[in-house]
Amino acid sequence: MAETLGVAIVGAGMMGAVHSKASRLAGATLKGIAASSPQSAREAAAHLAHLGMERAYSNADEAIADPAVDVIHICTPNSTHYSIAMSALAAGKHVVCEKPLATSLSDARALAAAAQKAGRVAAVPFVYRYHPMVREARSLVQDGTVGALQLIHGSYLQDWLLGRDDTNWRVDAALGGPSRAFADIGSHWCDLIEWISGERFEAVVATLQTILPDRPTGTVETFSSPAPGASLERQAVTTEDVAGALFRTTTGVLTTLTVSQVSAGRKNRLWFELDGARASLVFDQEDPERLWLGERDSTRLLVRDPSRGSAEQRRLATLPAGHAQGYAQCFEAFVADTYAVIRGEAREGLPTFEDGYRSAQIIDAVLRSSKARAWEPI
Ligand code: SOE
Repeated sequence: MAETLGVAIVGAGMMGAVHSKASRLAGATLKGIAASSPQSAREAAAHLAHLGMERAYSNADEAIADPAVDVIHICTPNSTHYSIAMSALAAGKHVVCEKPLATSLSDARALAAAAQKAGRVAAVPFVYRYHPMVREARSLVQDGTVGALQLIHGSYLQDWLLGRDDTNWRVDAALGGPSRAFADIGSHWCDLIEWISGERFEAVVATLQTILPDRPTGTVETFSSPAPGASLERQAVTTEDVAGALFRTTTGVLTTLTVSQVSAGRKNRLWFELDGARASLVFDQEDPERLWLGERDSTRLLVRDPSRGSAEQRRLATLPAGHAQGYAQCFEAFVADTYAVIRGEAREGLPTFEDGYRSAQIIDAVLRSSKARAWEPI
């Protein structure tokens, strides 16, 4: 392996650009990009030339076969993750694969097993783990400040699919998988809660609902609106816009989660509260510089600060207090940690294919429960 990691990006949508930037900032060389067609790969390579993107590949196989590439980043629609990640692992590459890792439980299980067997680093961007105040929350649970957990609740709300003409590949189950809102964003919330709290969900009762029964065919970039006057042939939608879930953890802690991609005004509002015997903690992804700590006699707002708090908050707080860090820094820290682990260094909390498989287990149980209208084991 050359001293500088060679990276190929597969997928030229919004996330392809986010991965490319984070990869460059982490010191890798962007060897090339593959997309849904050679033409869109060429356009993406030109668009990302300022990051040093060297070339366009004609397809994912060409990227995987490139001997200069050490790491493949998969940022394509969910239904393609399995075959690209399997080929990349078989070729001995390290892999960063977008979530959900796969669109079925069996595929996610097979990917986690293949990564283990290949002995490669295989990471899934559950990037909200990289907010410094999320690390602080985890530390406050671990050091006993919060006390035994008694209740966990929260939501993950967005509005980018609110309009009846809003659409995206995720809407189509053939591309995105059988669960949309839950797999796309509920998965982040569940990953975060299990990771921070140390609790493990063992059963769930959930309901999924599709509010808009049809949407335009075709695809619009994530978080964008369709072009005015675009052709609006419609397709029936089976994937959910909203979800409600009640989990029980192995220690008996009740956890409720509301998920929506049609909640007006909510852009990317991942919010949670952990209520313990001594204190409660609240974190809001849209206000990520602060953590609310509630105690019986007083409440405090803890502020991100590289010179205070837990070791992991200090490690990830790269700007002085008051100089806002956010999603981009989370993504950059995740990619930098992935590459550090590839170089053989230890890093706390890197989400791997095992976590992607864990997430697939939860999604599968949520789908089963919504169908059976009953509690399902996870
Ligand atoms: C769209 O819902 C999306 O981009 C998700 O796919 C990401 O995982 C989330 O971080 C932000 O919203």
